Amino acid sequence: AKRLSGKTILITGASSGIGRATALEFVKTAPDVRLILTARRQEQLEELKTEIGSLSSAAEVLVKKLDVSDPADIKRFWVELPKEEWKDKLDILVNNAGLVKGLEHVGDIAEEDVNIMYNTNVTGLINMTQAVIPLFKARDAGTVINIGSIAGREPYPGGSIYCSTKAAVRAFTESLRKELVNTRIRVAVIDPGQVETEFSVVRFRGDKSKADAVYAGVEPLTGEDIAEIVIFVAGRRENVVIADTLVFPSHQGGASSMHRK
Ligand code: NDP
Ligand code: 8X3
Repeated sequence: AKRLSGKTILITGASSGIGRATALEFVKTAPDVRLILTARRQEQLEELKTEIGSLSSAAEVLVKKLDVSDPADIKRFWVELPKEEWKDKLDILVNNAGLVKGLEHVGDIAEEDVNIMYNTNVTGLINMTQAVIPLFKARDAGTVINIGSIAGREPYPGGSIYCSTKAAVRAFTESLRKELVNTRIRVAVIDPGQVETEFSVVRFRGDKSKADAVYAGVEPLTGEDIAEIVIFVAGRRENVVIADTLVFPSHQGGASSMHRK
């Protein structure tokens, strides 16, 4: 908690699931953290800000609407972000925003779905990281935590696009970490297995019954479970890099190895 006290943390995709839980977990761990919460849905971010306010009066929260799939919006975000108060103080970037659309097989995947997954999960994450690295280099400090997935290690049928975006996150993270070995900047990837969030609702385009079926007879991880790991990774001594983490619920052996009751 002491190590995270007063830190300035930017989270993408903070409006639900893992990102939302991560924001709350930072505040529970270090009540005086300074959070920049971003996502496309501003209303959910405002609600989260209110919830954080009821947990801690010492936390500072800046809510910013940001669509990471749009490079122009990322540029706008960085131009608008107050320099001395927020930008120059940034300590941690959590690249969490991401999504999956459908389970269609190659040949049947809508171009729009390919683009939204790549633009969000890959290009968005790269563009956010490119913006942050010069700031971190100038201070020779900072932590980048990327949320990958088991899908990036173990591709499955119907996941060609999503799985390949997460494989890209993995490779990008590893190159970056190796590029920065002459600095004090830390780079980490956390690969969750099954986590119950809005992820499957988004995958099935709002069909809640299809989403619920994914979690039937199993006990998935929660956003909080992953949030605790993000906080652990961020809160180590500055010389400690937890480069790579794979996390499953106990019933899951791999992307397509699931024990159902
Ligand atoms: P949720 O759908 O609950 O949350 C996804 C978050 O990403 C939302 O806050 C959403 O906000 C945001 N997001 C989506 N598109 C954009 C965009 N273009 N710009 C900015 N924010 C965006 O799912 P999870 O919490 O599960 O997902 C978080 C991360 O975890 C993702 O990267 C996902 O791939 C990964 N993951 C999830 C697993 C799971 O089983 N749930 C397993 C492994 C990895 P908004 O819609 O408001 O923009
Ligand atoms: C989410 C896990 O296996 O449903 O990243 O793609 S999986």
